Amino acid sequence: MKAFITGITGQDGSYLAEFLLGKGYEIHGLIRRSSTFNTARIDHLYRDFHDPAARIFLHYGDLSVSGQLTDLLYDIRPDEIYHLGAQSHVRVSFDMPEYTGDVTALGTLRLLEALRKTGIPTRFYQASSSEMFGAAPPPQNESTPFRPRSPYAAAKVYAHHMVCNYREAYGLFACNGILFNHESPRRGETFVTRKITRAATRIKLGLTDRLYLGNLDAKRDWGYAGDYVEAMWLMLQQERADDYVIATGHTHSVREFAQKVFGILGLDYEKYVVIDPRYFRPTEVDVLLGDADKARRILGWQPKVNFDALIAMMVEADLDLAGREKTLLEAGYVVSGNSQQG
Ligand code: NAP
Ligand code: G4F
Repeated sequence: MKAFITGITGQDGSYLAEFLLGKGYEIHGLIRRSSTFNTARIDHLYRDFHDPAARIFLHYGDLSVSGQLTDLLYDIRPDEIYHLGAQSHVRVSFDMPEYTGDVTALGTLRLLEALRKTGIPTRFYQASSSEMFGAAPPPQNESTPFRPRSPYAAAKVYAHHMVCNYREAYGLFACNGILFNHESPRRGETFVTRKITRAATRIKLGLTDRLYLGNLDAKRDWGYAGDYVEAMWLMLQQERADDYVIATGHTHSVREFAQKVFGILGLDYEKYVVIDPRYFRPTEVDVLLGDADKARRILGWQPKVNFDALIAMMVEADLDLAGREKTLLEAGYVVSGNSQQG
């Protein structure tokens, strides 16, 4: 089996690539040209393409360029497409609404059009988001109306509906996975969970003394990314294409997350966390709490890693990272990547 993954260099792309390699897939990934390396999350999986054992192949491209997506599909002829590429940061989408619409909304349309034009019998997964529920009261499931509260959410709603339209209009096997927040040690450092685990562990080792955050009262249904990529694959193995909510069914506040992280490290979060209004959003999603009953019944999917285990995993990984950072700093090296942007 051959899979094409957009967003392979992101958190989910790396876990999905790992998962599919374990199932014997050949993997093709879309990567952006960047002046610094952007493959850190998949470097442990990658082998040079000259190596006969190579099973991951990377292709330069961008979701804002349609012709090339069509060419790539012609050349690769994948059995499955996992469309994970996006401008995925909600706060940033308020600063860059047009770009977010171009990549996150129209990027999906470009890929669907490429698929329709090539006529390849491929199964398509779209990374929809619980952010689309926005102001809709919890719990949220597949029947909950979307009430988007950010340019990112509006872009995802557009992409979601285009997937439904291409399924109905052209008979494509296309699924929307409406995933609630999922985290891991590979989470981008400007999303709140990782921002907290990175800062708290650095504080523990004396590398910094403050953590600037925004709204501590927002509540999210946080799961583990490694569990969620299995659900993506399961959706494409069904007889019929459909849309599914993927969530843990438990919700916690940002404050509670911070309290637990600092607590594990023997620290009191109140002594270190400073509220900076720059991190507030013009419109906030107050509570996300998913009902994944349909996925449990039809896909047989359920999460394995709970909230406390997720936190423990992230703290352990970031404590190790901070330790290595400290060693490098003490040896006189400059260590980058600790900005608290986002
Ligand atoms: P992520 O870590 O931010 O990864 C995003 C990926 O998209 C990266 O590989 C990025 O490439 C790529 N990308 C961004 N702009 C692109 C462009 N113009 N052309 C091609 N590729 C582009 O996101 P994630 O957490 O893995 O999430 C995966 C998908 O699921 C996203 O669509 C996200 O919106 C959605 N989602 C995530 C969650 C969650 O909680 N994680 C929940 C629901 C839905 P670079 O590495 O070069 O930046
Ligand atoms: O970690 P976040 O930035 O994630 P958010 O906005 O929920 O979006 C993530 O999950 C979505 C699924 O629902 C995905 F579609 C999306 O791609 C992304 O992966 O923020 C979580 C909460 C928000 O309420 C935010 O206001 O944390 C609050 N928060 C408080 N202080 C902060 C901060 N968020 C960030 N990023 N940085 C802060 O300093």
